[in-house]
Amino acid sequence: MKRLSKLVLLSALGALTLIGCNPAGKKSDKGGALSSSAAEKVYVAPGEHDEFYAFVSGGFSGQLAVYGLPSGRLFKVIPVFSQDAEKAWGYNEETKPMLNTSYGFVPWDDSHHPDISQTAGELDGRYVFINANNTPRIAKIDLTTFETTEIIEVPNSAGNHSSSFVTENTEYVVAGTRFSVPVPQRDMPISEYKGNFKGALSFISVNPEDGGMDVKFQLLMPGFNYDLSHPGRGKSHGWFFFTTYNTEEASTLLEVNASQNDKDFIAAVNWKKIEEYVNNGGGKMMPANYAHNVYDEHTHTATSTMKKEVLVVDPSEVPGAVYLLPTPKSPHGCDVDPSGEYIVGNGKLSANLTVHSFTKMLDAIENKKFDGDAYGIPILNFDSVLAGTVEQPGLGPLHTEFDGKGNAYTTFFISSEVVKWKLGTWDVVDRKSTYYSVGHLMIPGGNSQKPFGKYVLAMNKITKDRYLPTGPEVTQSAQLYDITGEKMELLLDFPTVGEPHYAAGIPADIIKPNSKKIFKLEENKHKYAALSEADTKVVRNGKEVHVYMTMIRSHFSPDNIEGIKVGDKVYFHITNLEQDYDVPHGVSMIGANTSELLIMPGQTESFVWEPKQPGVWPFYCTDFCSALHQEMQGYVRVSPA
Ligand code: CUK
Ligand code: CUA
Repeated sequence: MKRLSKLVLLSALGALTLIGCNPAGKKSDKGGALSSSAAEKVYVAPGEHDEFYAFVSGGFSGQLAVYGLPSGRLFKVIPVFSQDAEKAWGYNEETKPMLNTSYGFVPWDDSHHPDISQTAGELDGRYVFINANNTPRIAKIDLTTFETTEIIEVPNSAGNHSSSFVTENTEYVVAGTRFSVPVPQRDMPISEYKGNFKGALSFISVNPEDGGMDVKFQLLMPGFNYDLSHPGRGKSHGWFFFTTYNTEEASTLLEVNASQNDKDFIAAVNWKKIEEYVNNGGGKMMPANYAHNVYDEHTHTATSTMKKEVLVVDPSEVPGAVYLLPTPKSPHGCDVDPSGEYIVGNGKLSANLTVHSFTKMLDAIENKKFDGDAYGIPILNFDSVLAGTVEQPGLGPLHTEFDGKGNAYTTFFISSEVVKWKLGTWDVVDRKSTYYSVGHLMIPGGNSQKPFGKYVLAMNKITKDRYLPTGPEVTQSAQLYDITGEKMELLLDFPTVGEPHYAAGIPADIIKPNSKKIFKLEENKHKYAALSEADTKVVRNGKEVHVYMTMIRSHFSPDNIEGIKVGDKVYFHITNLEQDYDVPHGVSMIGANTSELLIMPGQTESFVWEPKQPGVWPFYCTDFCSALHQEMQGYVRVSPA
């Protein structure tokens, strides 16, 4: 059986589902009794630090979770495309604008792919970027504060999935639409999809000085679905690769429509060439509404601006900028090895892994080895760009990462395993089961020229019997493997915040020295800051009242407030006067229809309270801050209107 047909694959999927996703069908096999050396390898003694940070996407929770590796300990959940009552993110007046979009306030999303900023092809630890699939956005998290500091909406897109991967000097963070849609959006028959719907690939520039994002240009591609993407690196720096499916341009993806073509494509985009074209005045401005939200560290306040137009480029305008590489059976992952030579396309309905060669691609372009241009874009001859094939390594290949030592690791969703194979020889070296149905995997630095090939983290879709039951839904999970030897060794299962799609890992030593300890009070430019107790006040403006308040161990100032009436809208602006590391205070107000605030040293945050009844109402500090934490309280007197 040289090639498994799709039918065989699908029935294999059915069979595996019946036996609980365990490919071997061995219900009792839990990955073997782990050796004591496995325990030692993940044991981080009390007070010791982990060697790596892992930033694991929260999928449909819209968050980004921060873990230590090898321990698997959870340190923080960073709210990104979500409201988080713990940190008041999306609840306080300062951060609400971060969740603004052209559709209004959208406090949820589906975040899949974090990627860490790079300089000269290596992780630099300044930022993590992550995509929002549902209402297309890209967020930037500042790794000095571990807070989301910028969110830009991506116009002309829908299902922002092949995102957010960065080029090797973080020139761009790139976003590709999953769904093709009418561009510009308009009322039209769905049946006229073909030729009319477009797939926008967005190149979002990142300012090298301040990190500011901007949609530099959008490439309006044929109406395919765009799945994953990866930048070229090293020799292929300047190119970006996108997997596609539904190259039939069908409006319904019932199998009969979308999987007719034996091969879909990896689209290779020479972004340097397009950049040059637009820098010389190429492309055209098109009306588009999209939000650009920026959080300022000094005012501690976000502003949301609505942008009105975007620069678009049609591939036909820039000959030689876009090519299509035929790739079997609905490629999902699209991964470029650390040298930039190999582009791995994981056809999820294919039994084999197809690897393209960048060198051969350039050669095929030069010698015009094309098989037509059905979409107005040259289609390169498959055999002319093929570097090699990994034959039948498993079922349902999804994603590949690299250890920097010439090995690649690919996940197989259907057969629930990670397979290690050699670049260049295409030989399978090792395989290990995952529990179960693995999606992505991650090697710290695996998206760069310099991977730290010590561990691979597999992120699983299904856990079934691996953990204590918690009702119909069991925890999501990740599994850590040691990859320092010839054979992989499973070290650890650990539960994760749902749903872990992908992760980005980095040595902790790159991040730790720059991690912010406090915000300096003298740099606090918040409009309503009170920088000392002497500056506190209550200011009435009609029915609107602004309370300028401070907090420090262990009291609020003022802590007794009178003169408030039913029907007032009371803004509490509270400044944490502490200038010590790890001394936030919280505050909450009885009946306030918001979350508490958790305010970092030197920071100011605000919430609104609209008292409904006369009385004397308490507020208190919510974060256990000192021996007198329980004394940290106050009263507001509310009189009839
Ligand atoms: S996708 Cu999740 S397994 Cu959204 Cu990166 Cu492939
Ligand atoms: Cu301040 Cu508890």
